[in-house]
Amino acid sequence: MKKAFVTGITGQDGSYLAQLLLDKGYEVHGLIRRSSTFNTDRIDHLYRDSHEPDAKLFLHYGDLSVSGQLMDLLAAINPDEIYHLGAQSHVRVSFDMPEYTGDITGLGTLRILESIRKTGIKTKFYQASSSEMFGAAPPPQNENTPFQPRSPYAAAKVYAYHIVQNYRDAYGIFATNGILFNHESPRRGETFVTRKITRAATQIKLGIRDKLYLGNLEAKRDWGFAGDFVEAMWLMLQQEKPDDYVIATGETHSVREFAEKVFAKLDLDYARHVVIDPRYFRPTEVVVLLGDASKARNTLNWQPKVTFDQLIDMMVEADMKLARQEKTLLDAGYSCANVERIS
Ligand code: NAP
Ligand code: F7E
Repeated sequence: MKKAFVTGITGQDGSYLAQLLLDKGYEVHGLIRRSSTFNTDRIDHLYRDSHEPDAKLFLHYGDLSVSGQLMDLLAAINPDEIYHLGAQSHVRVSFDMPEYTGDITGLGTLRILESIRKTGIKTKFYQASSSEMFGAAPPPQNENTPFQPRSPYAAAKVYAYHIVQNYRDAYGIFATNGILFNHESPRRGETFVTRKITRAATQIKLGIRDKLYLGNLEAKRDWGFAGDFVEAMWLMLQQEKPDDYVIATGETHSVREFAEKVFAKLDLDYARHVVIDPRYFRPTEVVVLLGDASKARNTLNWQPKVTFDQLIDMMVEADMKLARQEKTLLDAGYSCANVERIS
C-alpha cells in the first residue's frame, strides 16, 4: 500500500485529492492546523476513527512555519508521495499579509524540501504552483511563458517554483511543479470570486439578501473543476521523471460573464443586485489568464472533463441546497451568519 503525505488537506484541493488517493488504496496522512473552531469540514466525510482497523486517513497537527516538526513527521511517516498544497492561497489577502504569505507560501515549500533532503527519505514531491505566476504575461500561457508576478502571493509562488527546480537539479529529488490555472467547486473557499457569486446569488434568490459587492468584473480567468485538476496532480507523480506541467481548460471567461450566467440560471438580473465596491480591487491585477495545457494532454494523457457551464450548474445546485437550509433556520428565528465577508 502506497503512503501519501498531503499538506493543505483541509483545503478545497486537499479534500478532493485525499478522496482520490483513498479511492486508489493509498494510506493518506494529512497536515492540519490547530484551530479553535473545526476546520476539517471538507474531509469529515472521509475520516474514520484511527482506532478502527480499516482507517486509512491519519491527521497530524503541524504548521508550515515550523521546520523541525515537518522533518520529524516526514521521517516518521516516510511517504512514497508528498503533495504540498498548503499555502496562504488568497491573492487579495497577500497584499494585506505579504510577509506571512512569503513565509508560508514561499518558504513553506523550502521547509518541506529541506526535510526531504535532511531525512534522506525516498519520495516524490508535488508543488502546487499557480497560473498567478504568469501575472502580466500575455495569453495563452504555457510552461515556456516567462513569469511576471503581480502580487505577494504570486511572487512567493515564483520563489517556491524555482526552489523546487533547484532541489531537483542539485540533489536529484523527484520534485514536480504543477502550474494549475484557477479551479473551483462547491468546496471552494467562500471569498474566492466564483463561490462568492454562487453563494450570494442563491441567497438572493431566496430573499436572504439583496446585494452582492464585487471588485473588478473585467478580469478573465481560465476556470476548471477542482476534481479534474487533482487527477493531474496524481498523474504527475506517476511519471518516471519529474517535470513541470501547466494544467488548464484552454477557455477564458470574465468575472462579469460568470456572474451573468449564475444569476441568469436563477432567473435573476445580475445588474440589479451586483454593486461594485472598490475595496475588492487589487493594487495590481492579473488581467487575463488562459492556459495552454498541450504538454499535460500529450504526456500525462490528461484533459478536463467538466465544462464551464457544468461547473456553474454544480456550484449553483450545491449552494442552493445550503441557502435553503439557511432560509429554514432564518424562518425559525435563528440568525444566519455569513451574508458578507471581506476579500
Ligand atoms: P485553500 O482551499 O485555501 O487551502 C489551503 C490549505 O492550506 C488549507 O488546508 C489551509 O489550512 C492550509 N494552510 C494554510 N496556511 C497553513 C499553514 N501555515 N500551515 C499549514 N497549513 C496551512 O487552497 P486550494 O484552493 O485548495 O489550493 C491548494 C494549493 O494550490 C494552494 O497552495 C494554492 O495556492 C494552490 N493553487 C490553487 C489554485 C486554485 O485555483 N484553487 C490554482 C493554482 C494553485 P486551513 O484549512 O486550516 O486554513
Ligand atoms: O479572483 C476578481 C479578482 O480571488 C479572481 C487562487 O486560488 O486562483 C485564485 O486566485 C478574479 C480576480 O482568484 C472580486 O480581482 C472581482 O481578478 O477568485 P479570485 P485569483 O485571484 O485568480 C489562482 C490560480 C491561485 O493560485 C490562487 O490561490 O476575480 N474579483 N471581484 C474578485 N475576487 C474576489 N476574491 N472577490 C471579489 O469580490
